[in-house]
Amino acid sequence: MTYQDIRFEIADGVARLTLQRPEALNAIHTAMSKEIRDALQRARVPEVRAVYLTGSGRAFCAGQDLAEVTPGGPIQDFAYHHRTVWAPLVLAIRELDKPVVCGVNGVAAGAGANLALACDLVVAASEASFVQAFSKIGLVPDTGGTWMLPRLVGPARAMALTLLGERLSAEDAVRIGLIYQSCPGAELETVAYGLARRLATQPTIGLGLTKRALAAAWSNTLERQLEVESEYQGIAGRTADYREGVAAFQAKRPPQFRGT
Ligand code: LHQ
Repeated sequence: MTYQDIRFEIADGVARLTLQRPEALNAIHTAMSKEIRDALQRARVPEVRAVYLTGSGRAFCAGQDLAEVTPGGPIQDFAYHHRTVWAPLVLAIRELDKPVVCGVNGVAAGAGANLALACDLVVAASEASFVQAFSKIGLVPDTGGTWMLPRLVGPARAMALTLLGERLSAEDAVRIGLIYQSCPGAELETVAYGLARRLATQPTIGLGLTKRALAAAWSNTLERQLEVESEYQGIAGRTADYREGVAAFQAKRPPQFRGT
C-alpha cells in the first residue's frame, strides 16, 4: 500500500508513523485510517521493536475529519464508522506486542486525543494540548476515551474533561496523570523519539508481555492477575534476552538485547 496522508519509516528498530495532513491539523478520514492500520500491521515484523507515532505541522491530530461526517456528507452511520474505523485503530495499538510511544507535537482533539492516549507512553510538547472536543459538537467521547480517561485520571476529572471539552495543557495533562511527560517542543524528537529508540534496544518479548499484563489487570481479580503474571514470567524466563540480561548482570557489562 502506498501512503498519501501518513509517512512510515523504519530505522533503529523503531517504526515511525507520522500523520501527514497538516493543513487539516492531521484530521483523519477513512482512507487515512486504513493507511494507519496498514502501517501498524507492518510494524508487527520482528525488525520493529518499538513504534513512534507523531504528527506533522502544528497539531498532533484533530480527530475525525469533519468534512467526511457533516450532515448530508458521505458518512451518516456513525456507529458503523466508529466500529470500523476508529475502534480498530485503538485495538491495533493496544494489541501490538511492542511499546508504542506517542510524541504529541501539538493539539490533540476528539478522537485524536484518545488515539494518543491509546499509546503506551505519551510525551507532549509543552505547546501541545488535549481537548475532548466531542461535547462541543453534540457527540460522545469515543476512540476508547470513556474507557481510558477514568482509568487514567479518575472519574471526577474524566467527567469534567468530557462534559466541558476544555483544552488541557500538556503540563496539566502530566500533573493529573493523563500522560507520562512533557518537554519543550524543540526537544520532543530527542525526548519522545529517544524513548522509542531506547525501548527498541530492550527485551522486546518481556516488554510486550508487560503491556499485555497491565492491560489484562484492568478487568482481572488479583488471583487471576497473579496467574497471568505466572504465565508470562514463564514465557519471559525462556527468552534469549533473559539469559543475556542475567549474563550481563553477572559479568557487570551492559546487556545486548535482541528482542528474542
Ligand atoms: C479540521 C478539523 C477536523 C477537518 C481542524 N476536520 N478539518 C467519530 C465517529 C463518527 C463521527 C464523528 O467523529 C468521531 C470522532 C471525533 O473525532 S469527533 C471530534 C472531531 N474533532 C473536532 O471536533 C475538533 C475540531 N477542531 C477544533 O476544535 C480545532 O480545530 C482545534 C481545537 C483542534 C484547533 O483549533 P485552532 O488551533 O484554532 O485551529 P483551527 O480551528 O483554525 O483549524 C485549522 C484548520 O484545520 C481549519 O481549516 P482552515 O481551512 O480554516 O484553515 C480547520 O477547519 C481544520 N480542521 N479540525 N476535525
